[in-house]
Order: sequence, then C-alpha cells, then structure tokens
Amino acid sequence: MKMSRSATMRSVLAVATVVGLGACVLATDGTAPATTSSSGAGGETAGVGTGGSATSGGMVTTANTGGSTGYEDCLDGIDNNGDGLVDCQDPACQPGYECVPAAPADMALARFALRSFPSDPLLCDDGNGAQSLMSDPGGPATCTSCSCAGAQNVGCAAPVLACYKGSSSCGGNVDFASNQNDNNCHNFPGSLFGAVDDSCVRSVPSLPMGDCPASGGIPTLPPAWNTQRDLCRLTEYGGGCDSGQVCVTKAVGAFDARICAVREGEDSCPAEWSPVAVGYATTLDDRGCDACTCGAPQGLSCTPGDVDIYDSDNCNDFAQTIGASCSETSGAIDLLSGSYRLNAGVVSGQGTCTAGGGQPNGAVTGEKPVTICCRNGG
Ligand SMILES: [Ca+2]
Ligand SMILES: [Ca+2]
Repeated sequence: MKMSRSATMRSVLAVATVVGLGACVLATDGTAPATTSSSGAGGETAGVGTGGSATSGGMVTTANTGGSTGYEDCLDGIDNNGDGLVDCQDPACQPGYECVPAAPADMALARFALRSFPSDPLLCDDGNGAQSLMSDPGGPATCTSCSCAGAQNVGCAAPVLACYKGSSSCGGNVDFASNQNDNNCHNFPGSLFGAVDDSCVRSVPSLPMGDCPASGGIPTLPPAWNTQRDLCRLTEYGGGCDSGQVCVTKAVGAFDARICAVREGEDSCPAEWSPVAVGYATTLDDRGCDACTCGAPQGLSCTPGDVDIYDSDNCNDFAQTIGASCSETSGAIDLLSGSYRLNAGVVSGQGTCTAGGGQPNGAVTGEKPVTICCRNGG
C-alpha cells in the first residue's frame, strides 16, 4: 500500500525523534537505557529493569492518547515529555519508581538483598557489582582428635655427676655438676682442684627419653559468616515528590522493598530509620586448631647408669666408678688433673605418650563496617 506523502513524513520525523532522544541519553549518562516503545494508546509504560538489576537507565517511554510518543527520564528532576509532571509525578514513571524519604545527613540511600553466604554479588542498576556486606560470624573450627604414635628415638639420658670440694662425704654445696648428655671424656674444671678432701655422687640417674609423633588436629571450618547482604547505593535521585522526598527506582528481584540509608562505620541510626545490620566488607578469618602435642613417653625404664672418673685428664688413669652412694674421690681429683665419663643406662619397655592440643582457636572478625538503617513501610 502506498503511503501518502504526509504520513511518510510523520513516520520519518517520529523515527528521528526516537533516535535523537536515545542518543542524547546515551551521551548523558553513558548507560544503555532499557527503554521499550509502546505502540498502543492509553499511557502504557515501558518495563523497567532487567536481569536482577535494580533499575533501568532512568528513562521510560510512553504514548499518550494523541498518538505522539513522549519520554520521561525519571531521575533528572525535570519534565521531559511536556505533560507538566516531573519524574515520580509522571504516570510513565510510577511503575518503576517511587518517592522515598531523602537520605539523612551523612548517609546515602541504598537497597540491599539478603543472600546466602557466600554468594556472588548481584548487579546494581549502574551495572557494577553490589557491595557484599557480611554479618553474624560463623562458629569455630571443628578439629579432628589428636593421637600419638608409639615412642621413637628411645634411649636413656646420661646420669648427672655432682662433686664436692673440701668434703669427703658430699657435704655442703655442690661445687661441680656435669651437664653433658653424652659419653665423651670431659676434664674436671681447674676450680675443683686443690682441696685435701673431695667426694662425688651420681646425683641424677639415667632417665628415659624419646618422643612420639603426633597426628590429628585438622580443622574443618564452617562458613565464615551466616548472613550476606548485597548493597547497592542509589546514585541518582529524581524529583516530583513531596518535600523531604526523592524519586528513586523501586526495588526489584531479590532486593528488599524497604528504602535504606547507609553510612561507613559502626553507628546508630537516625530517628525514623530502624537499624537492620552492621555489615562488614572484609573478612579476617584466623580460625584453626592448636597443634597436637605428645607428652613424654611413659612405660620406659632405664638402668641407672654410672660415672667413671680418672686421675688424669682425657680419661687416662682410671680411678673409680661413681654410683648412687657418695664416694670419696681425693685420690682422683687431686691438685692438678682429673676427668670423667658419663655412662647412660639401658632402656627397656614400650613407650606411649599422652596426646594434647588440637583445640579450636581463632575467630572470624570483620573490617570496614557499614551501618544499614531502613524505613519500615517506606
Ligand atoms: Ca524527568
Ligand atoms: Ca513528564
């Protein structure tokens, strides 16, 4: 069918108007408006928002009964389509926008969606990911029980020799005590020499030694948080509302219907705004388990061991063997020289160890808190 010239011109003009306005919006806010043309009569309005995004780009298309098409940007504070109604006043905006109380001082309007933790952040209407704020920290680690294998590196420590200068019966203070755990030859110190009487005794017998390998204490961590809220700060406010109110996109999808205001830090909420949560943007999680430990091996025994002492240095000129009884040693520890060798006992038995440790430690804490306050009933 052939169109009349005038009808063709109207169509061209209408297309040019659509393209021109669309280009203008794109150049203004850099986002693609989710506009949808309506062709019918009666003020039908475009759908707003797609795919979990809280809002569209702020523009809706409507058609009035006169057949001409008008556009209203619902977030710019002016009457774009010439019907005398600004933003939220305009029926074209009302399906997707609403008037809400303006943000209290030092706060920003926001919407949140309650999520299970951990979830990938939702998208906000500006196309950026929501800020995930966590609260209600999870419990401590569960730790596997600790156990100890049988004793290894088992043996007997060297006994300890104690000597007394100027006493033939181990009287008075100890003037010399061995402190080696070996059976090498050791010369007595010069300070021990020069007295008429000397004596020595094995003051500590040979004692069992060894260790048990520990295992267990493996942590299993419950989720770090019990609550995640994805927060979108509203960055565009329109007009057409009562005093003290602003026009914003309605919540869609998983977002809570309440309008909220947020503030960095942990704080109280202003009058008429109810505290909902303090959420933390970052997580510190140092939960774990104490290391498992094993006590000294039990069930091992050692023969007591003894100490050989020598009249000369370097274990030359064997003199006598010292045991649990005090021995007079004036012949060996004389004016000039003397030496000794520690003889460890012989171990017997099967060593077992008592396990310890493996207790849960640490906790989940948050950093960068954000206070979330919301209006009940808008
Ligand atoms: Ca407008
Ligand atoms: Ca308007």
